[in-house]
Amino acid sequence: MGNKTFAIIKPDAVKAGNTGKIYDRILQAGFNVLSAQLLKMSEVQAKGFYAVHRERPFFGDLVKFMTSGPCMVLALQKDNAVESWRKTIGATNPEDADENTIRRDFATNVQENAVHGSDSDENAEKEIAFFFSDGELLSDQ
Ligand code: IDP
Ligand code: MG
Repeated sequence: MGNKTFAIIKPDAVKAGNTGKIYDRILQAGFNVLSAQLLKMSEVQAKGFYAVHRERPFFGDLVKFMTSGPCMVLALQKDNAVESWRKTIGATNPEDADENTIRRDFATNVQENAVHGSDSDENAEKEIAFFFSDGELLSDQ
């Protein structure tokens, strides 16, 4: 089981002023932040990051949303990080998300859903490498 995952505090949450509250939830859930950066994704970055969804009907809107304003990308560390972070954020659609999850508390709808979380150790590694070089990550905490 890997101990790293990749997270994004998405543009809707940053715009709504929820960056700090969500960062706090990350720490409260026991994650170490290995690196974090505020950035505005380019269209090329958003299309590349979500390439797996390129055939989906919502792809164009998703790229527009992810490039609409600043977001915060984070590399997180915890035992069983991928599964633990997915539990902390809740279901993709906030209407289906459990109580006390980040998406239940901060998401607007299925697209503007406040946060991203990797879905496997393999993708976590790829997604961290998409935004961070090795030298930008703190060594294991
Ligand atoms: P996940 O973020 O929970 O892993 P995915 O299915 O990987 O969900 O979808 C990636 C992102 O695409 C979602 O977080 C959400 O922003 C957007 N998305 C997913 N499904 C829909 C949809 O049915 N309509 C609009 N946007 C969607
Ligand atoms: Mg996904």
